[in-house]
Amino acid sequence: MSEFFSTVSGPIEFKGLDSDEALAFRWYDSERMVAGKSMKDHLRFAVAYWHSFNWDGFDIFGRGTLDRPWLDPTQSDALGGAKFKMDVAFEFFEKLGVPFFCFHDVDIAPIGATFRESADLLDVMVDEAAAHMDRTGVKLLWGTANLFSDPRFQAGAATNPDPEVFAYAAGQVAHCLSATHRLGGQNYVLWGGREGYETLLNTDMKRELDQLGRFMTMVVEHKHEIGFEGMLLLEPKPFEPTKHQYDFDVAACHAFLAKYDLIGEIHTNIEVNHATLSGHDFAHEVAAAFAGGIFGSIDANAGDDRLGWDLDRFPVSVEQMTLGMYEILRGGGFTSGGLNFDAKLRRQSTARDDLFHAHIGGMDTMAHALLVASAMIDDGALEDLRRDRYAGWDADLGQRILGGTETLQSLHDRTLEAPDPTRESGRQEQLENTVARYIDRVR
Ligand code: XUL
Ligand code: CO
Repeated sequence: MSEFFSTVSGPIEFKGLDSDEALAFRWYDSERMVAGKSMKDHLRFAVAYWHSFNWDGFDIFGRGTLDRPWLDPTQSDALGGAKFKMDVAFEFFEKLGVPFFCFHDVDIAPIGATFRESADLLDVMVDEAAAHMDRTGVKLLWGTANLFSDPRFQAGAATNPDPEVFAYAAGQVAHCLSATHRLGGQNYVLWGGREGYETLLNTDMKRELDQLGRFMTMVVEHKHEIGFEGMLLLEPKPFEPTKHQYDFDVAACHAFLAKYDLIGEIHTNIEVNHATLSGHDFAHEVAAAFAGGIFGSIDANAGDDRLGWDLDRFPVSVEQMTLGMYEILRGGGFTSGGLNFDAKLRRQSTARDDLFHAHIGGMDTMAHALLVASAMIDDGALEDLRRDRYAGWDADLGQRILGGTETLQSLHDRTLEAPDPTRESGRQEQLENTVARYIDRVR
């Protein structure tokens, strides 16, 4: 098989901080043990098929810029193109040395003229993927169905005013969930691509939410029916493409899951850029998911404080990722989830090896963040102060309040007699300096 990335021999090796080699890891040392687990098992990196292989750099102002010959719209052999794309994708996964990848159904298979044709084409490409996975040992972190690109989904999939579209989407998810299962996928993601609305003037929100609740319940039932043991993951996003998306953030997803009795069945796939778009910090979304018992997996990328529209850069901020990794480790780390680079090149990054540089930078950023977060946890650098802040809740009064032996009236009577509470410093700046010190020092 001829190599597409012929200038990169792979696998990319760990060379450490003193190395000037551009195509080498400085922080990601896959077998290095961190808090009892290898870095590889902590981070569970995945490459996203769509941004890396199914996007040619087009934006709303211009055509594609990237060298992705298998996407040539004039090619007559669509299945041949999909196989070529998959050869290149697995060449990349192997050379980069990532354990996982993620896909949408339409990323790996051509779209047929009918649903039946599309389903058959997906089956062909799932067989191809299974052979590549056997050969390389690369595994599937998650699969998902694209329920947003085709014009039939202009008004949503499950939340569409037309039940025919709901039915089509259900068929597509059933097929894609089975494909994911066949490939040993460790999770299945449901991002509500256009599950939202543009204007209330034509929208019945209550109905749409009930439809979405019914859809998710059907997905859960199907998962159990076919014996899929991976997690189902909702992916929150506040807007883009619709103005109001129903899965706005983790809190909105939690409320939705609680309302439709789906807690325990569905968890979340948190994307860093989506957190930014929703006005939250990445770490906040992770902490909210653990607090609600719905943490699952991460789409690792970065947004921008001014630009929206899926900027999806590769992560570069060690501080931002450290704070997120810290919450992930505090919560117990990943189970079946992992870190999927839902991130894309800038459209001027037109050299073939740019895809390697992008992923190497992202993986090093996350590995550095893991080391910092883990060191802070080992040393109790932040937890000691946090524990002291809440000490009153573990003592007599706090326990009586939480245990239900105090009432509003009893606290009223107590307050009549008690001295005013004292105040303690929150020590935010000191804690921020602690984080900065660990970022500088960790090796
Ligand atoms: C869109 C997005 C998707 C999901 C999978 O913003 O993040 O790529 O991750 O459908
Ligand atoms: Co995503």
